[in-house]
Amino acid sequence: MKKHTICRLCSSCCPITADVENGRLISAHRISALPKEQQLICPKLKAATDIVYSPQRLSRPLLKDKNGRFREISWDEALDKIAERFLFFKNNHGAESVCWLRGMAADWGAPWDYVNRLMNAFGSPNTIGNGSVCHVGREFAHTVTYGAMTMPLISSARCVLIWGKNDMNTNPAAAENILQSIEKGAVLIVVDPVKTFLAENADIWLQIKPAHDGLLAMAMIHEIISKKYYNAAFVEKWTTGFDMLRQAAESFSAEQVAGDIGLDPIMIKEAARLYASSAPACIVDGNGLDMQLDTFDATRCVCILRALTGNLDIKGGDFIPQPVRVRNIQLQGQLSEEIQPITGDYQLFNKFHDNWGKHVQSCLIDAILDEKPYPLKMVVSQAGNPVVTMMDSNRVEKAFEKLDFLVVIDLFMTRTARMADVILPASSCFEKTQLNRAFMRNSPVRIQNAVIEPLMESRPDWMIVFELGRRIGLDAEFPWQTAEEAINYQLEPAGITVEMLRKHPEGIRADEIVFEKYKKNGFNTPSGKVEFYSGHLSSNGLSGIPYLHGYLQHPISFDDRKDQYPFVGISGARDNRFTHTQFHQIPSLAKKNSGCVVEIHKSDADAYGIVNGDTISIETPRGRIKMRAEVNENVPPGAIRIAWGWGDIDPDCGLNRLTDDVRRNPVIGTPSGRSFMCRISKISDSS
Ligand SMILES: Nc1nc2c(c(=O)[nH]1)N[C@H]1C(S)=C(S)[C@@H](COP(=O)(O)OP(=O)(O)OC[C@H]3O[C@@H](n4cnc5c(=O)[nH]c(N)nc54)[C@H](O)[C@@H]3O)O[C@H]1N2
Ligand SMILES: Nc1nc2c(c(=O)[nH]1)N[C@H]1C(S)=C(S)[C@@H](COP(=O)(O)OP(=O)(O)OC[C@H]3O[C@@H](n4cnc5c(=O)[nH]c(N)nc54)[C@H](O)[C@@H]3O)O[C@H]1N2
Ligand code: SF4
Ligand SMILES: [Mo]
Repeated sequence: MKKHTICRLCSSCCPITADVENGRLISAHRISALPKEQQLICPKLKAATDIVYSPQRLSRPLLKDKNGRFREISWDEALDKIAERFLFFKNNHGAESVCWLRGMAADWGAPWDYVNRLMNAFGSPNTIGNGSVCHVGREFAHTVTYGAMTMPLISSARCVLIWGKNDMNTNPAAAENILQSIEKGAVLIVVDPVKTFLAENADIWLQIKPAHDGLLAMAMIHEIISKKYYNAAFVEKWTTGFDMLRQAAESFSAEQVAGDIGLDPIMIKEAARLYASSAPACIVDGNGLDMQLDTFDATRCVCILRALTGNLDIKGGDFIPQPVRVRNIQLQGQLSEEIQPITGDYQLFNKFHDNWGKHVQSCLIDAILDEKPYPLKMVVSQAGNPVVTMMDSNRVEKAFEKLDFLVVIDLFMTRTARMADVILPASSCFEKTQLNRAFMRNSPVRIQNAVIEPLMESRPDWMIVFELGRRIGLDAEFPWQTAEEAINYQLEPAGITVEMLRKHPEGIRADEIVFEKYKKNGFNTPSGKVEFYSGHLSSNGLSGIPYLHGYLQHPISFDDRKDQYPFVGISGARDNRFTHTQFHQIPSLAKKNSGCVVEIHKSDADAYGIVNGDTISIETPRGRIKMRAEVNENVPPGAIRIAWGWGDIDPDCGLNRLTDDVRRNPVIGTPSGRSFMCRISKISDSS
């Protein structure tokens, strides 16, 4: 039997069909408009049955005994124990001493809302996501500029500018659109320090020095303004602060920045001209801009390019989404304003959006280790593997060791799970029904359906949260017995039900698509215009115009110690077989650990006497790891790219042992996990 659902094996949220026989998942296939031979294959989805039926899945709740050994317990025992701890810490240290930390895996739609609801009603402001390093910081930059995060309309664009995104490995549906668009003659510009497939096939590839995107974007702004390539009518009517922007851009001409960012000024100017003169043009911005000390302002500049060229909210440009009118079920009103969250230093970021809430996960480590602004005693870590994925893992490990009580909700025994007092086995994305963020952000809304029953004794995340809620006295807040009841309640204002969604697996469009919506309603910013100049930021002591007062010093961590750490380490080489630390234990995907490598330019390899397959050590002031070298010309000389996600199965390959968590972006709190100075040395030959 074929069943429709959404895959959540990674955050791309692809609509798929699942073949199910006798209650067993047989295979799963991505829905694509392209003929089969042109479709891109997702290896993770292809291996869905190996993942779902992996013998390593957690089967029952586990409790750690005094000797540090886990023993199986019943769900009632586990949930009672956790509820008892919630109430104990609330009574003895205040509800805020309990924190719920969310990784990326169980989605940011309803599952995030449920947890916020539980914690808000319980009285703790500390529901923390990982969005300061992924997407949400960028979303804030978009929102400050024009009121929402735009979506590139790749298929109808004449020019696609890809800025720090590698969809060939991370989002096959988007990559298919890009390839189709090029086929139809669109111009392709790629900004990436690494020679990706798309970079190699671009009309212009700007091989930027890592972490210097703000300089490049400002140089393009300068070129577009000084050569009058901008859309004067749009700028005149719909933007604020143009003169100040022109003034700020004065110090960032292509000639002035080229040396610092490793690019030829002629190429920067040509990229600006091509982008500005090929409307409609869209910009596909990605995680290459995230996890940088300068994420916020660099992204603002990229957003400004969209508006300068009049590409906002037009077909083939960057679309302002039309979100589904769901009910806000987070119960923010129940929380006392008197208790500051641990992310209190990032007030603007905490509040820029109705649903995103708090995302500076580094504050969790400060609160545990430094007890500032107050100590945290208990953490529930759900759908994440923070001990491996947060910056400076040696410090993260210390913090987790110090906790009085740790609960982990996961499918597998991760490094984080091993540190837990109680582990709850979660059901996979194929075993649960939920409302997905991707489809709440913009119509059409689609539903993620359970296509098989929860395996062994695992439970879906929603059920775990509802049952825990009721056990801590929140019966009224969690009256729902099924996922469907809760989803119907949340969707009520949109007039859509789960039943309707199941009848329309292609999705239900809440509103007709409308372009140039701002002409009727203005932009969702304080001025109703695109804010090159943000009064909101300025009145909060931040720069109203990006870089008006100069560029950030040392945008790469440890680059004040270049003499000892001469290489730029680039992290986040995402392989299409894995999602962060996930699936490396699945033999059909891991393929004997192939891909666990550090890429180094041939000229550097020669200088260090390194050949393919040699084991090398990589070191920063925070720590040291070991990996096999792959010598190629994908990275520029002076940089190395380190495979991401292997730290769970092998701590020697745990990239975040190298990263820093001291310096953070002042607005969105992100440390630089993406780019850091490091040194290398050869440990042993390949043989
Ligand atoms: N240096 C460096 N650091 C990085 C990155 C990088 O590129 N470089 N990337 C960053 C980014 S963008 C992100 S998003 C984070 C990711 O950080 P995490 O979210 O911590 O990453 P994962 O390793 O995907 O961990 C997800 C965990 O959830 C479990 N899981 C899967 N599905 C479910 C489910 O349905 N329910 C529950 N309860 N659990 C489930 C998985 O088994 C896995 O253990 O890492 C960030 N850290
Ligand atoms: N297979 C797979 N798919 C995934 C994930 C996964 O772990 N595995 N994770 C999911 C998640 S949570 C996320 S956030 C997305 C991320 O997906 P993407 O947004 O595609 O991000 P990345 O692949 O991390 O990096 C994108 C590109 O940025 C480049 N880059 C690195 N540093 C810089 C820089 O300083 N400037 C610029 N301009 N570019 C730079 C990298 O070389 C890379 O080619 O993928 C999602 N999809
Ligand atoms: S890219 Fe693959 S793993 Fe990610 S959601 Fe799509 S099908 Fe699933
Ligand atoms: Mo992410």
